[in-house]
Amino acid sequence: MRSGLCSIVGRTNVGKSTLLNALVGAKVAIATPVPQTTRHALRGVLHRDDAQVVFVDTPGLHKPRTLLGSRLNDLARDQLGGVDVVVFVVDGAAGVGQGDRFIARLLGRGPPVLAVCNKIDRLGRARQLPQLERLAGLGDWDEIVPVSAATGDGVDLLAGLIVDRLPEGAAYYPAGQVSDQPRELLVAEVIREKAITRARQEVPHSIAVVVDEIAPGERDDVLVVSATIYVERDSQKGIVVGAGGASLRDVGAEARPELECALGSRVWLDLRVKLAKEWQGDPKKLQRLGY
Ligand SMILES: Nc1nc2c(ncn2[C@@H]2O[C@H](COP(=O)(O)OP(=O)(O)OP(=O)(O)O)[C@@H](O)[C@H]2O)c(=O)[nH]1
Ligand SMILES: [Mg+2]
Repeated sequence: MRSGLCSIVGRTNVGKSTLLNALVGAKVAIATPVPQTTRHALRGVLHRDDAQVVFVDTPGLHKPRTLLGSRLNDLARDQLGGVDVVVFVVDGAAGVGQGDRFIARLLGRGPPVLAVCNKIDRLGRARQLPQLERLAGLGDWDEIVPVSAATGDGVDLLAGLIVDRLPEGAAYYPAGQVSDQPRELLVAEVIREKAITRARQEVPHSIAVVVDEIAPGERDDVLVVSATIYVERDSQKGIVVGAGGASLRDVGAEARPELECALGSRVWLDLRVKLAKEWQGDPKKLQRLGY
């Protein structure tokens, strides 16, 4: 049996988390159209008869404008070494560009790199080739693999190429475990996904979610999940709550079915919105919010 670690890196919004979920075959990481969605180096595990691959999702590398941003970049950079394989993802639909070139320069001295051109479902064959050529020009890649994390096209092929590069070894995680996330973080991430998908402009970046408690309800078959959605500015509170609490109710309604599935129980969701002024630049607040 082969086993090992594979980190997934690239610019923000290129589809790293969607690809992680496709490779693992389960929703481990949240993914949204909003850049800088991922804020943790979380693990997702692919179990095969012949191999176990431990994937590490990473925040998208970007030009940081806040303390949070530079911490996320550091977190992503830390995952470039100490793994068996690196998957470097670019967005073929948006086009391979300067940001990708910058990241490509950080790669190449460490573990073998598989360069992945994602979102090929949005490219015809004719438009795919130039992007693959540009990607080839960025570095000395072990392989270049066109995929669509959204449709699953090319994902099995990619998994095979990753497994080929892993050493012989025992499994890291027991059968059936697809993630290393504690229950509280998983719940907070699902709520954050729903909250940031609904928000606009700068608001998504200002949102952080902390689960205060997961406790048995009065009835045996219900779990009470209490969570706080933090925003950075007073004006954002109203936006997240919505008129008469409508937006917050919608976030709850969207999150609940997913949480019930993940927790294997009916869920009573108790959401509140609080202000953590300018938390993205405040070391103490970042720590309190789990970053
Ligand atoms: N059409 C298409 N869209 C995709 C594909 N993969 C991801 N997306 C979309 O691209 C957006 C970003 O996806 P994510 O997986 O969150 O991207 P990410 O690289 O993890 O982003 P950060 O965590 O912010 O760095 C989402 O709207 C996805 O649905 C794909 O193969 N095809
Ligand atoms: Mg992500």
